[in-house]
Amino acid sequence: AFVENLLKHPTFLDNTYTTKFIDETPDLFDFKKRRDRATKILTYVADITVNGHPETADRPAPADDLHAPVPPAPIGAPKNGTRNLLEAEGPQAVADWMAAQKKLLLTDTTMRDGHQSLLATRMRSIDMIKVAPSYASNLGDLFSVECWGGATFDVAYRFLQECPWQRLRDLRAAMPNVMTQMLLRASNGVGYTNYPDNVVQSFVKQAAITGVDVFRVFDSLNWVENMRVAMDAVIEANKVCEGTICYTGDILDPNRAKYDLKYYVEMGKDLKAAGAHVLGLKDMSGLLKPSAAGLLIKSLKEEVGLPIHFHTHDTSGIAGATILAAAEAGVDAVDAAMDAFSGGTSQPCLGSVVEALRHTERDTGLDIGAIREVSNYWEGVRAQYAAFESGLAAPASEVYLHEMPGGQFTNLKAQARSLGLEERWHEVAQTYSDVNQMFGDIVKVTPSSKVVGDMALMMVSQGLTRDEVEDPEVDLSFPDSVVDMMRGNLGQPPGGFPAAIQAKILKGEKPSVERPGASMEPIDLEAVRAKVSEELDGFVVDDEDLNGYLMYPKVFLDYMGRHRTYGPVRALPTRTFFYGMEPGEEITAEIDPGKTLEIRLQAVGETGEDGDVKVFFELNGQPRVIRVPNRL
Ligand code: BTN
Ligand code: 3PY
Ligand code: ZN
Repeated sequence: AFVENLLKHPTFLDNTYTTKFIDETPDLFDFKKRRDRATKILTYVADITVNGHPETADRPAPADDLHAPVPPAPIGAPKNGTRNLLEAEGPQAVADWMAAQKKLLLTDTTMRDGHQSLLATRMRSIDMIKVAPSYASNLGDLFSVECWGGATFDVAYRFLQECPWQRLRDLRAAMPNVMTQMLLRASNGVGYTNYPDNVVQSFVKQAAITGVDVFRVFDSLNWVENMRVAMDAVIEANKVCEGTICYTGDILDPNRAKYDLKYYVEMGKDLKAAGAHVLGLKDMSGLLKPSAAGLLIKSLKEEVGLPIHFHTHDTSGIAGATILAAAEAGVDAVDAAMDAFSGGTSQPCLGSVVEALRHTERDTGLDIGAIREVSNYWEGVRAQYAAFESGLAAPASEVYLHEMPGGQFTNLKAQARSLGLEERWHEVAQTYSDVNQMFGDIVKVTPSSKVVGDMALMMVSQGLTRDEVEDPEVDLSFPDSVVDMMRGNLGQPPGGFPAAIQAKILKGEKPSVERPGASMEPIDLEAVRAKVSEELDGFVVDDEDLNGYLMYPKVFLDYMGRHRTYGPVRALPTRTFFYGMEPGEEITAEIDPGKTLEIRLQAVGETGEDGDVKVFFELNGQPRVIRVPNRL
């Protein structure tokens, strides 16, 4: 009989599922015959149809009659935009152009932070690529489209079974006139740990080649020292380097003197000296209040002298006002998300910012009709991801207590739920705040926010107070991520970590205060390529694959293993990917440009003696039967 259930197999569950595992347990997989891509995709559809998708089981489902949304027709050929300027005259010309604009420039974050903050980063490439030509033709006046980096890289491989590089390449091709933008965690790349310098350099180089124009580079402790390698690599690639300040605390609060106006102005100057073309101001938790924004933007403009690009989150419900105050104070560009992907833990509503500024000095000049049409498309997209909604129904002023980043909020809530702590959420929020103070009041953004979250969940689940954790007499073992940060492996916060708690966590081990990358040996990239290729039975590992592996070795190999079995499932409509098909339903999947599969599900058979189910399809008019195990 079929070995239990692959998805419940311990090796699968604890994330040690690799191609090696596949080779060692071939009875779990049907590798006997090398199958063509169409058969692989049919196998996936059959499996999901019979067994469901593990990520959507027991979650709210989209309405039965929901159809895949249709993007608005592109009106005319794309006209020249920021990307053309970058290509023709380079990044400094883009920065100069920015500073010379009277209008407020806008970045649309729907394809990155919007869904990262509202749908656990689960938006699939196909839903982005379909609408990209409409952006190029109808919204060519956007400053940039944020569509890569942050958590999207990991989630693409890990959960969506697709290649993040291909997403970028396709978006780049479909939007030749608008700059693409990514979020880069400096020496942490798009991961949660510090990588060797040459890995960071290689990653940036590849991202630039494949299609990123603007790199927003930040460090999770605001340590400029730890941003230089990434910033230099962006500059070297002749792309726009947006050296970024992460905002925390409250510059108007005399009791939060650690992060005062002077601190931010100094950091802005340091970033300029480090070569930033643009100064990013990243308010990842949405803590910057309107009056503070006026003061901060004005001071940064005057004292640093770089164009400023402001990013915030609407968790509190008041971020729209902050954007308007920032516009009033002279900010050059801001981030917003299309209506259907805005508000709450995401960015403020792009169309509303456009309308609020209409007929004022900072009029964005964007076409509200085009925005509405694109947003209607996004509304249809969002409805397909009902399983990933967090259910946050209203603004949360509690954000000023816990200071969680928008992208972490829903995630931590889900983690709390899985630990049975959902009822105690407000305790988690308070504890998160306590942990922040205990660690010396640090910037909380990936990956430092994850460290604070891990510690808070441990304390709430074990019923520990801050006093107990700090008490030298109480013996405790701390989460790995906490130990790692206290060792200095994410770098240094301003003023260092508080000595007593650091000593307790490190149990006598001496912390490092050096830049982590300084003591890491460079990786022999070609040796890694050869090793990965061997592990994948001679598969030709290209530069994109190599950089994917370097960021996430196991996640990448797992992805490759599933790719062998299921093929290019990225081509499936989103509904099919998450829910399979209904008998009588027909879909098309374009697996290569011009190579389209017409798939019709005829019927699903009974489960046989051997536990297999026969699933009857028509593929491009020809009958095909696929057998899959019934694992329910
Ligand atoms: C994930 O990585 O969490 C999602 C993986 C989805 C794997 C699909 S589910 C149906 C099919 N059967 C398997 O055993 N794996 C794939
Ligand atoms: C990320 O690093 O993914 C973030 O969105 C931080 O705000
Ligand atoms: Zn953000």
